Amino acid sequence: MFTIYRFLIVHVIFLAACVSLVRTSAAERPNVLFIFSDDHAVNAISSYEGPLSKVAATPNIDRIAKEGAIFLNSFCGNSICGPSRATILTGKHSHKNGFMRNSGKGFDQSQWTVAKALQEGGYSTAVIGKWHLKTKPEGFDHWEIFPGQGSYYNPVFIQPDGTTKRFEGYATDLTTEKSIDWLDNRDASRPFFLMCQHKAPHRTFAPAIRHLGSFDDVEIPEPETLFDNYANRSATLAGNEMEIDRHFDWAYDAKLRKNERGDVILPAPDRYGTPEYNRMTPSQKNEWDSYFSPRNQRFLEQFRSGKMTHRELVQWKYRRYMRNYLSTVKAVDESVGRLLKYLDDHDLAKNTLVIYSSDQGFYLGEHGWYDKRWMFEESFRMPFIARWPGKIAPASRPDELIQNIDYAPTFLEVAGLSIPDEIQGRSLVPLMENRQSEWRDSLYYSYYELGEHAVPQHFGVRTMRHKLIRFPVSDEWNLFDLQVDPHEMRSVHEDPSYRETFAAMKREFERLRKAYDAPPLPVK
Ligand code: SGN
Ligand code: CA
Repeated sequence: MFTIYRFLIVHVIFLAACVSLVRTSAAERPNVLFIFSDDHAVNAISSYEGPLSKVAATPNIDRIAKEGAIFLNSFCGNSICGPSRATILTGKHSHKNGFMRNSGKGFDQSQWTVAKALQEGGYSTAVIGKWHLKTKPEGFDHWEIFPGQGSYYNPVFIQPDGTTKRFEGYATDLTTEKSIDWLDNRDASRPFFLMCQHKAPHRTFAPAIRHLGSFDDVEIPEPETLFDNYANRSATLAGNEMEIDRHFDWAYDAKLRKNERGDVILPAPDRYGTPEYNRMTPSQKNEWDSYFSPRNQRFLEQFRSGKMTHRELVQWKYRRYMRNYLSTVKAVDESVGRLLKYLDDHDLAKNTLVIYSSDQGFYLGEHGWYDKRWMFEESFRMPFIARWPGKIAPASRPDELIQNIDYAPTFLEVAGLSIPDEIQGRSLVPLMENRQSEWRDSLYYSYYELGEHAVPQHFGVRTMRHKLIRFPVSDEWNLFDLQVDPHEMRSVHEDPSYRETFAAMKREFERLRKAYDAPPLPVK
């Protein structure tokens, strides 16, 4: 009897010790705070040192770069919202995870995702804010997401039980507060994986009331390519529908409106025409109007005087666009500040990998555009800034070619979980720790949408120096030498001095397509 008791007691003690060991090591595994925004171009993040960095500071995002790493050559695989998010969750290009376009059916939740793997691997997981994958999140202990694109003002969040609830306030602030609430109430015995995903600075670029006018006294530099005429590249460029000149919407984008006769007029409070304005409370409307009305009056006086040239009108639209866009970024930057402070105040900073990123880049007037989609640098680039004390050396500037297929394997390695073979990306942890000697030297790109903003399907490959783009429908190739032509204004595919490079880039394109098992082009 006695021996059996002793045997049992010893075993119980042993098991308890094991459980507590697993618990402690789980608690010591790093947390992952993934702060993600929508359409935030690297050119609007001051640590990327772009042309706007002197006039539009992002001090909190810059703090992550100062205390961690700013990845200088970070790209997406498909420059559009849902597909970028699906790639992040799966570590696979769009054709492999099935979410190739924003339109179409939702994300196939039956497949493997990094959220499911982390949850099964002992992490507390949550996603809050913009989701845009249509089907309900899986692999998250908690989620609270916007329907579709979500709204800036007094947004609706879908609750985990499927009901919807409207909250008064500004989307970026609410997403932050809900993230902090979740952190406060999470199961602290487990490490966490939190995706805090903002709507901003997506179109229709509606700033928080407190940020209206933030850039009024600032001289915003114009991009060199604001008046691009689309010569010397694919004929499809000229067919675009995303120009500040011709497609900037008077109501959505410019915050004025057009009447039935097509005249630009002041918006009337009851007939404003923009979805954001219509959602505002009376006091929000008042403050919005007291900012925009006098400025709109002044613009209309000038516009109607006939003294404004067409060029000046485009320049005015560009300034209005940038003032609103950069003002929405201000709230995102404040959100980053609040979240970093939360980590500081709760002794979590040391053991948390913090990442700031956005689903793709965006045109801030380059090539005359707003929006994204094209494989040109401004929308192909994705910000990627990471802090992980003790692992990432402060102020590091890795320049390897990284892509959103790499995020899922990175999270897995951080969590000490194994990376399934089917994943197409590679963990960035070795780059973060500066112990990687060999890395990829080209990236694959695909864009499958069938027409929004009149951007055609196109596919391509980018190396450190060159970029090849294939337009299968119009049967065109473009080749850019980024070293001599960083703004991508002249395709050199027909230039005899690039014959070798053109052939080599085509071979690389085919090699990558084979390696990633990409479908024949074009894709229905
Ligand atoms: C909306 C916008 C487009 C934008 C897409 C995709 N129009 O349709 O300008 O390209 O979203 O954006 S709007 O009139 O509704 O603002 S994405 O980030 O979701 O891919
Ligand atoms: Ca987006």
